[in-house]
Amino acid sequence: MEEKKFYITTPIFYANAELHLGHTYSLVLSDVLARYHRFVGDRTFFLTGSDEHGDKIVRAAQKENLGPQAFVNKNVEKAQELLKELGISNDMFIRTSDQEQHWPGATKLWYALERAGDVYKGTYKGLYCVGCEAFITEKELVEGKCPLHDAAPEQIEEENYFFKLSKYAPEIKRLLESGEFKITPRSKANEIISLIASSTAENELGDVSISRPERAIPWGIPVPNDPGQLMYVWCDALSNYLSAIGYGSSNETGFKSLWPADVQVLGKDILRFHALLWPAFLLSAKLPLPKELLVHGFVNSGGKKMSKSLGNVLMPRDFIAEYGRDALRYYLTREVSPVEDWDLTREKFKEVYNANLANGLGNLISRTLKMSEAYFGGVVEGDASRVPALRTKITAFENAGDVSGLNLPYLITNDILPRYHKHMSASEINKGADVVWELIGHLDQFVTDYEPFKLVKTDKDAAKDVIWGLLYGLREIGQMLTPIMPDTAARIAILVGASDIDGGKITFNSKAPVEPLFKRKE
Ligand code: ME8
Repeated sequence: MEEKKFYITTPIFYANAELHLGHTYSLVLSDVLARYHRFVGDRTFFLTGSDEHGDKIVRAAQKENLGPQAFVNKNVEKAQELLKELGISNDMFIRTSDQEQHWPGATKLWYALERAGDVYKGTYKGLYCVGCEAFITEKELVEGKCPLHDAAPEQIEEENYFFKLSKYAPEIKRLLESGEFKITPRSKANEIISLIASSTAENELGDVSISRPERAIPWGIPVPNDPGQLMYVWCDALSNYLSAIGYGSSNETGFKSLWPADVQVLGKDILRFHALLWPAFLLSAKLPLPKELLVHGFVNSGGKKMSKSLGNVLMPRDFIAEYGRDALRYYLTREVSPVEDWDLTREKFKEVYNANLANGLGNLISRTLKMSEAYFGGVVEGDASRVPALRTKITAFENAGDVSGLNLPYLITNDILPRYHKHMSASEINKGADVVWELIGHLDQFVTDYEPFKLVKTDKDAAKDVIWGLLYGLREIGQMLTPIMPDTAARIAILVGASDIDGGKITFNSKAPVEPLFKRKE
């Protein structure tokens, strides 16, 4: 069988400030997917990195009296520490200031656009929002300000290179309509399709500027053969997805075996760059488009997009310190919809933590393992066929007249696991996690149905089969949590102590945790 590859990217983060919980969302969503694909055996490559050029960086560096390189180095170091704290399993961290890894790829892309006859010099006159690092039209302003950054744009008149974006719009529209270029959710693809359909030469679909004069931003990649011009940050930044895997290097084997990307994760604020400019660059360079853009919503705080310029940020480190990184990863995976906006509050976080981690999962783990230790010294032999049926109704199986469906191992194999994989492989990580908690619910119900703490006094063998069923369920939960809560998954595996499966047989050599995995917060 041909080996499956999975190349996933996050946007590269502006190295102008510390990453907050909004950025953390792009990272955790991508990490869960990368870990899932590794878990099922795909040859996975997970890329993240930092966007280090442009006006925004230069200005932020000046405020701290640092040169741009020293300034970005400091922020990148902090970002990389945070990635470790969050358990982000990226295979590479690309930096756009890396002249060896990144610049050759960005330059090669530029040459490819030129070769296609898509680049010409002209004069740009209009408005520029430094927060977006983008040209902005009058129409997009709210009370004269950029609505995302609550700041007035700057008036600019300068000589730039332009790229013939409009030339590729019909092809992008066609590929979006046919689904060959997929955007999730579909509503975002429709947004771009109608934007293209209603476009006129004056709006954003006209030709776009892809360079800035060096005197305006003295920090970026030089335009080939024109030292007075630097590449526009988005042109520089988007090429990271290619340069990181070897595009433009002397040996492009890595690039050839990984491109096109399978999933590119991004927030909805940067949809147009990724759904118009990016595919247009790729079409112009005659490269395949990414298979899917996964566009997530905003993490809001106090009803507005969490952002440093609005001053409403919450920091991931505070949550990790108080609850542990798996609790944060759990929240970002299960408690929010990947495609909608949601508001994060400390109160809601605590409530969910207590209900689903301290109670739900934590409670199930400690009661099962305590019973196993107290009644059987932790050693529980058994097999799937001896586990009694759940007494609760599971409608789907009952409707199909399938009573074997009520046997826990059967239920897990035939219902829980297929649904978990269906959702996870479709990037629906919140729904995948819901399935895990559904199983936690079945196991809780199983305890209620059989009361092993009473049963052990009247029929020890029957109690053993019940505890075996619970340990089997926990083992499966641990496996399903591997991409979502890697530390917890590893702890469950150790605590449960399952032998290899031999037919339906497993011997558990379990031990009860000394401390609860998730301490309740008052
Ligand atoms: O846009 N909620 O970088 P960035 C959800 N350098 N997601 C958020 C968020 C929030 N409150 N705040 C930020 C850039 N993000 C460019 C990308 S890619 C070639 C260049 C997300 O640091 C945002 O949507 O501003 C994006 O996906 C990521 O964090 C990086 O944002």
